[in-house]
Amino acid sequence: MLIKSRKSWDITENQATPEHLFLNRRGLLGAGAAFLGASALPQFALAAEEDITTSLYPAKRNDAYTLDRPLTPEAANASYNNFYEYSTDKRLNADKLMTRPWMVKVDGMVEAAKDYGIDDLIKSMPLEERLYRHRCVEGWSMTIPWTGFPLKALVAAAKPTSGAKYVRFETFNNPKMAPGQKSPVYPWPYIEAVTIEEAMNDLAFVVTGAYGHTLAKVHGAPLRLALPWKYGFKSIKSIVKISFVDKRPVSLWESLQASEYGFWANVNPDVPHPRWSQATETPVGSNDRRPTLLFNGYGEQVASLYKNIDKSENLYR
Ligand SMILES: Nc1nc2c(c(=O)[nH]1)N[C@H]1C(S)=C(S)[C@@H](COP(=O)(O)O)O[C@H]1N2
Ligand SMILES: [Mo]
Repeated sequence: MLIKSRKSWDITENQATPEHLFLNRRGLLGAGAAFLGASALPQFALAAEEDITTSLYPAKRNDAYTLDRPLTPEAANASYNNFYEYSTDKRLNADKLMTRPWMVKVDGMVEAAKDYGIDDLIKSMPLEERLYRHRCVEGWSMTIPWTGFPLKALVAAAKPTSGAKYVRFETFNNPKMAPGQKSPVYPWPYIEAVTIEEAMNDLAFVVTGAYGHTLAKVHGAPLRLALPWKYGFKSIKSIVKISFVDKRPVSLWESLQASEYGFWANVNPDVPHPRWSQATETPVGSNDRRPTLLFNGYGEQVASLYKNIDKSENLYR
């Protein structure tokens, strides 16, 4: 997803076709290398990055979350990503991301502020697998078997005080580990936020794995969000800090282009992006153009969150 000053790009991404997905600019050799990078190379880095949580996968599937379409094949999902810390190319390489040691700071308006080591955090939470849809604001979608835990379990552990109204998430900021962060175009680090009520909703999921194993670097290891009723940019990757605050945080995308990428960003086929329609989407790895669903099909679970929001707010951008 791009900002207004880079129009030519936008059109390309928004009109993404299977040709764009599979006949990438670097050719097939590059594609194979990128995929191997996500799955095979980490084994060589184990000494530096030992992950003691691998035995927790696959976690038991929660059958409450069902899909209306096939799962996106893992290879397709791992080679079509948005992770601007690494590249604005979809077929990016995030091998430089070092996921151990990794600390997650929980702070702000809480009774139980804590610095978690990632392994202690993962081991203390109830892991389960959920099949979720994902809808990028650019007009493509995926279906993914995520593993993780409900965000509300983390909220409960943090014990927010009554003044806390929003939960703010922050990605790491380390240009040595993420070459994209050398770009002055983006105000790093990546920031995202939801209301406390959204964070407490059953659907809000903290992701630690996918496809039955620990999370691939390209998907935002070791910890990311999945907020499947919102456009994908809300699902922040590689989180290092979770803060409970009283004022609405401004996200990275909102600070760049608030009229296009707002705070709420709930999926709605009837509210176009200012530069393209959101009525349909292309599932990655298919030739289809299929209708986009209100709240990405999760209205039953989340529509009530928005009943009392001021009418002047744009809930769908
Ligand atoms: N830190 C960070 N989080 C991010 C992004 C990013 O560039 N950096 N891209 C977002 C966007 S636009 C989308 S669509 C999803 C993509 O997730 P995926 O690559 O696992 O499909 O991650 C979101 N989270
Ligand atoms: Mo996105």
